[in-house]
Amino acid sequence: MSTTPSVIYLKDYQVPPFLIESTQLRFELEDDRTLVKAELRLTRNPECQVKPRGLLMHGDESLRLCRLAVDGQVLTAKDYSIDAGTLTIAEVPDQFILESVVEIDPAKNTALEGLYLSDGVYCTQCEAEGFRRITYYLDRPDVMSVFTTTVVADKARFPVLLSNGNPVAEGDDSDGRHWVTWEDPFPKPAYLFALVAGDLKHIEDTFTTASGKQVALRLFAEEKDLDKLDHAMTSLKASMRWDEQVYGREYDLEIYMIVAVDFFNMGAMENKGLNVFNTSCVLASQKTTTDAGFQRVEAVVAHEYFHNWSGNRVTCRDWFQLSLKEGFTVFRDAEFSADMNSRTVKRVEDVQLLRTAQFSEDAGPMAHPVRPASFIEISNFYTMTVYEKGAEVVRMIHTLLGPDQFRAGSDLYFERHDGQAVTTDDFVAAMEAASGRDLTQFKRWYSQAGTPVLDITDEYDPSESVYRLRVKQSCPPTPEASEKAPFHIPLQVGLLSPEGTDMPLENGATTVTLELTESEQTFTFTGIPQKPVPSLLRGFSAPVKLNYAYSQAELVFLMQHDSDGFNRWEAAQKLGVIILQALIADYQAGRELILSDALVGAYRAVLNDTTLDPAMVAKVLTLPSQAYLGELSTQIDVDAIHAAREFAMNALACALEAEFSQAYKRCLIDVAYQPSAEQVAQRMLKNLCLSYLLRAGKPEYLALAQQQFSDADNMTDEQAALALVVHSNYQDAAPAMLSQFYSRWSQESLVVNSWLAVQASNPCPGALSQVEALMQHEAFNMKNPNKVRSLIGAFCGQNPVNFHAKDGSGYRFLADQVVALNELNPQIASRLVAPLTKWKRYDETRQQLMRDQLQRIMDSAELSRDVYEVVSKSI
Ligand code: 0A1
Ligand code: ZN
Repeated sequence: MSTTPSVIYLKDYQVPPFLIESTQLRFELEDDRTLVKAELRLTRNPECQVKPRGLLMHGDESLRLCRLAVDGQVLTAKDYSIDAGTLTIAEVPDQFILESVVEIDPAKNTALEGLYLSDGVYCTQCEAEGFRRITYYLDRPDVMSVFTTTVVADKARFPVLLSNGNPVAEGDDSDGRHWVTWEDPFPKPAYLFALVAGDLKHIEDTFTTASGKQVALRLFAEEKDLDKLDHAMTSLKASMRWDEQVYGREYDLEIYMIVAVDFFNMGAMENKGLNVFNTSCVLASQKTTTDAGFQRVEAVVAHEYFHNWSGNRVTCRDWFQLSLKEGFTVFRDAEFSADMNSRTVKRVEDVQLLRTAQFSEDAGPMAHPVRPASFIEISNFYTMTVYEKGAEVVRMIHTLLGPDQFRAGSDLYFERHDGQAVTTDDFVAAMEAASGRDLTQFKRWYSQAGTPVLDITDEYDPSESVYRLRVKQSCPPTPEASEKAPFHIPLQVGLLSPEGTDMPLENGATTVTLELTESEQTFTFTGIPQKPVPSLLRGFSAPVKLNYAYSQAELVFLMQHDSDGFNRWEAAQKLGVIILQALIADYQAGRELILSDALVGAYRAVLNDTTLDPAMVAKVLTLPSQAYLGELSTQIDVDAIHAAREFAMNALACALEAEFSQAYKRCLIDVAYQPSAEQVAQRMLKNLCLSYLLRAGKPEYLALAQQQFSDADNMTDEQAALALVVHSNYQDAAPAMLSQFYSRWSQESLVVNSWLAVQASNPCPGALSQVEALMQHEAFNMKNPNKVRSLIGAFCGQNPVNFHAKDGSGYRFLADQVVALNELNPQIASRLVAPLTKWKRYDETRQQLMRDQLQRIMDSAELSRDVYEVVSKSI
């Protein structure tokens, strides 16, 4: 980057002057270069008011143009100009064929955007703007074209040649090369293009759609991983059925393919008919994958499949609308996972993620609305806000409309916009039209950033049997606006009687949805015979922070009685927060730490209640995370939070040792391994118990963990035992287990990633030197994003005590890595830098140390747009 990068604004959107009716591509894959031949049928866009004489195409500087012709006439240098990122042809007719030949070099592509090599397999990543690294094109999502793609490569080394759509022709050349032609009949933007070529094997199945069409399902991976594709196949078929049943959406091509690659910037990509997946999101086996890994595969397979409608058939007009496809699709995949597993557990996990990662994003320098108004580099906007908060916004529409009207709105949206590139306004308009509701104010969720805060008080009038809730809403300033207009917030509420039962409210319902629209509102409940305990924000019905002055006794009461499973967990969290915040203050003041009996008693009751779902017991007995406690603090005191949590967990372990030990035994499983909800729940509680037992100070529990480690027949139990011992006080026992684990799994790249992450997230002293040593290990590779995330990402994101070391060593380390990665892979570099950008939340010494490192990154040569945007906005 030699000049300051420009900012792109939503308000500047203009329809494209030209459209591309058809796109014919031919790829000749060779070792030192790849030739890309393109034949585009272009026509003026009748909807465009202006009629420019020339044509401007996108094309990365790395393209080497070999030939350019309009309607067969070869152009010479005077007919066109090439600028940073664009090619302009001075004059073109209204309708014409543009031919181009460019040369690219996939082997040198370490950014993993466009066409690149992943361990000898050619693959592509075109979202958001990777296609312009493949050829000159109108690389914007509102230009949709039908694609025909021919791939030519050496047959022995690249027996599998794939692209979007259906295979229509293939043949062998005389020189040992072969070719396959693919045709995708559905118009799509270039970001959904994909190509794969390699020595891959596959598993195959078929799916019969609701209307009786047979679809071939093919999942590709390296031969050694072929035994790890079954779970993805099962998940795919379940997703296809679910989308038919819940949304009435059928699959539309004859074949659906997924390819697993090891080098990938994100989780997976929904290219039409040819998804490309990070191995971490598609491979799964009992021996190598944890239960969480299995669930992740199920969720990501579903997410990419659901994009076939919410994203591909109906796509985004421009990248500001990214949440149109991502928010909706995350909501869809979350509901799918909830239906396949435990709904409450899924909701708890999603809310935990939202309240830590998204809330902190919303409170930081990169805060942006679900529909951002501007960006420098769109890759920086694949965020928690666009994805997770975007999904919450769709969930709120679902809550406000109810399931039937929501489904009608979704049907209308797909009917109105099939084959189009549209906006979040179009989505909301369909919901409004189908339901007759006015969502004008609701749309502020798309345009205003920041996490709203609800301050709630109540009063009960026994003489009138009236109960009132007084709700104030506010929203802190964020970079795009200091003043916020009130949001339209669905607040789901129930009222509990002193006996712990739900009081009947409107029409006998036990949960009502209060609609907040003003900055202050009072809601009156009549016919309330006794003073109730309110259960507020049931199911986390809106992505807000809620303050209500519950007493500890009321929280214990809600933990036991709330009919809303989410709020039972939430009550336990709130109790944990109150108690931990007091311990944090005690630690800061140098007072002795003493654990409250209330927490011990509440935990004991939950542990002893064998009627509860073990997964929910595990969730309830997990203290609020370090990240969540940090998020709730005005100034984050990493050491105090860590010390308070450690103290509380150790004290709980001693107080409840017998109960944890019994529950551990109760959760032992003696039937064959299944990643089923029941077994997942049992392992979750068992390993939670083990984590407490290791804190009880008795060597027999170390032996128990070591035995679990050696005897485990599945990765969940094996890895839990490893991580718990490595992160425990039994530091002498850790090295042997780590080296045993590595020698057992050194050939399984994904397992090695968790071996790296366990060490990188170790809160014990010395983690940074361990991480630095591991960067030299054979298992580490700076060019592989999964390795970078597992080692550097885990240290900076999941090891707060070491990352925030007072000497600034963690910050310096991160800045060094960001500078190095900025050249290799800007997307990964800019994601990694996030922990430094939150400097305002820490004490003055740390603030200065963090800013110094941000400045050092800023001053380093040739910053990518990705890193420049994040760092410049946060300094
Ligand atoms: N659309 C994908 C995510 C994705 C986005 C960008 C990528 O490369 C920069 C890759 C994947 C999804 O939501 O799954
Ligand atoms: Zn997505």
